[in-house]
Amino acid sequence: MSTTNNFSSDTPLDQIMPTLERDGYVIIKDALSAEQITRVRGELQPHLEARDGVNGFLGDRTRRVGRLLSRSTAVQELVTHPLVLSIADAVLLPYCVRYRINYTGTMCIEPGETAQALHRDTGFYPIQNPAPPLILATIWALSDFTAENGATRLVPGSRHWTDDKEPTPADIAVAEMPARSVLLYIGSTLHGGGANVSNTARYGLGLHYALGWLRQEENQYLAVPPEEARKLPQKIQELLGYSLGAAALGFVDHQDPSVFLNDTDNTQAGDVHGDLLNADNKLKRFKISGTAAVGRNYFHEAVGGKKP
Ligand SMILES: O=C(O)CCC(=O)C(=O)O
Ligand SMILES: [Fe+2]
Repeated sequence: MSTTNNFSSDTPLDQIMPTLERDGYVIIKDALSAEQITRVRGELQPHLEARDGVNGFLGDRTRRVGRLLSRSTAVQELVTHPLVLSIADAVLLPYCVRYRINYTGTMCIEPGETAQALHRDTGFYPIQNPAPPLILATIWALSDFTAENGATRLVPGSRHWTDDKEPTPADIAVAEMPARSVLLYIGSTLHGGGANVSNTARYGLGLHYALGWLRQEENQYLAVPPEEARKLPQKIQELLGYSLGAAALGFVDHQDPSVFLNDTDNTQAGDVHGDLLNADNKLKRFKISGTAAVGRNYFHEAVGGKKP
């Protein structure tokens, strides 16, 4: 089946979220301009040319280049797209005070590529499904995505499935979309790249966001080292991980890493919590299927001890 989960880029968030919640994915049309596509493609072209396919799962005929925030200033615009960030906020912020960029990479599927195995992008985290969202993934269409050229295949609703449920061919939807669209999916939705039986490449660009307390799939500190990160807007520094991921998570020398990175002032030295402690305490508890959720309490006052 071809998918109908399409929205225009001026659709209010509250009209998009029920479909994303239910099916695990949506497509936003006209999310970027033709001019942005030209810039992204131009900036990445030398890297893409230097790269062939990688391996079976990643694709022998799929050109994959990572470190996109270091390699393209235009990709920086995509990663901070206001509608995408508002969706990421709605999906991820109930469970973390900050989310991170988890993965950046091209998925340029050349003619002759075979279909990728359906998988969950959250698969490397040993967390039982169904689970709350860990990742919000985006795939930007830098070319048209068609059933013939390898449009992403997804299994609607599979984010609600247990790990042992197997999809059948009839369960699969094909995310056909015109260039300039973006596909967003919750990371536990079963999906995979399609086979390219056409004679042109299908050019996708993946940018994934994950809960701020998870280890990032692509190591953003090596991908965009401090000398480069320092020159980027604060929001992108934060998304890369140059900020606390939760109270006391990710400090350097007992300081907020953004203070360390930007060598601003030292007034927060010794404060590993920033202002996140209260926000942290208000998060939804991350309940894993089959276990009882218990209330969160940072400091067990009954046994005494020093509090900040
Ligand atoms: O290229 C695509 O459409 C999907 C690729 C993918 O899911 C992956 O590499 O994890
Ligand atoms: Fe994937």
